[in-house]
Amino acid sequence: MGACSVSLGACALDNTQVDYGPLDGPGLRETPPRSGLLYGAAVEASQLGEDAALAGAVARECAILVPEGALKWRALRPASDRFDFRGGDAIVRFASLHGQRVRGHTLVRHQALPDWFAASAGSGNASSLLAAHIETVCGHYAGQLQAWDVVNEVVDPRAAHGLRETPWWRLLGAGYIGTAFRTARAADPAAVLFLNDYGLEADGHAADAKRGLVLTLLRRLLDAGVPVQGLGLQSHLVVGDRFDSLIGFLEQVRGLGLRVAVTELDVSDVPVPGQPVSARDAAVATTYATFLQKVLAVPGLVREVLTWGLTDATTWLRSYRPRPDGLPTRPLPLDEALARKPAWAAIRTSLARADARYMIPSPRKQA
Ligand code: 9MR
Repeated sequence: MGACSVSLGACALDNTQVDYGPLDGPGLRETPPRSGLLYGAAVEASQLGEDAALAGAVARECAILVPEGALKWRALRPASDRFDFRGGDAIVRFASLHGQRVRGHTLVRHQALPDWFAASAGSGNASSLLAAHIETVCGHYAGQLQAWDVVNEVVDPRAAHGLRETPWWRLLGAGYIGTAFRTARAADPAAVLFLNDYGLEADGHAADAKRGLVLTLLRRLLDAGVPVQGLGLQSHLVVGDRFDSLIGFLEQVRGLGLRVAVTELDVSDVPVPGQPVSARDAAVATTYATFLQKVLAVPGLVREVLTWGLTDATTWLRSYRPRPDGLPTRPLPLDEALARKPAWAAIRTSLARADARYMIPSPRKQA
């Protein structure tokens, strides 16, 4: 949260007049037609199957989808000896029907593990359990996914060694990260393999520490020949965040030869007073625009921008980070009735500007 939360009245973020352009016209998937920059969102298979209006909006707005939960262990592994691909398959089918790409999320994470995991996984079988999972899941979708979040949320500034002490870390040690990438590469030679994490975008000491750890980890993996190809910036932002440190970090990631994706973008409106809603929406839109302008400033580095959901109706923030005043938070480009919000216009304008920038060839050096 930045200084704007203290005195919103004097702050540009409270400017209800912000205007990022009209809310009509084609969907966000049509906005950056030249550079290949893609907009998309996280979806659940159940939403696409049961809510025709939402499915229509997803088809209209998104060039790329990511399953919010369907490819996590908890959904895929009802029992230690069974895989359930129904949710993931439904999303891949929907995407194929609508000419959309799909990212895979996520092969290794400390959360969303099935209930049987704790009792069944031990140091004797963890290695084969992880390998079999990645081989089976990556193999099932090989050729159909544009990218995989191979490992998710693995750095932790609170740990002396900088890595999150996940069940995998406890059972296998730090080497599990490299093993996961290598196994994914072998099972799906085409998908772009990402390390995906949060808390890397805004200014401040906490993010500085995390950025440092991520760079150290990426360098270590690359030095060891691990096939990591990209960094996913989850980008769970809060109104008032500032992003002046971001470009320097992105340049360093680019210097490692990696690409970057914005994988889970949303903007919490918790710091903004509940009423009027228009002021909240304007502040959220401004944070989207400020962030996208920075993260898309390095031409060609980011090729995908995905929000974590498309509509406020389905956002994880309503249950995980509710507003203290009890009003429903409004962090996404569409409202509950699937109407476009100022955040939608901010995304469209930001992508269009980046599209133009991405297309400008770098000036040739004068002889
Ligand atoms: O949005 C997701 C929520 O519905 C799930 O219950 C939760 C647990 O798996 O995961 C949420 O998604 C997270 C994502 O997988 C990784 N980055 C943080 C996301 C928000 O918590």
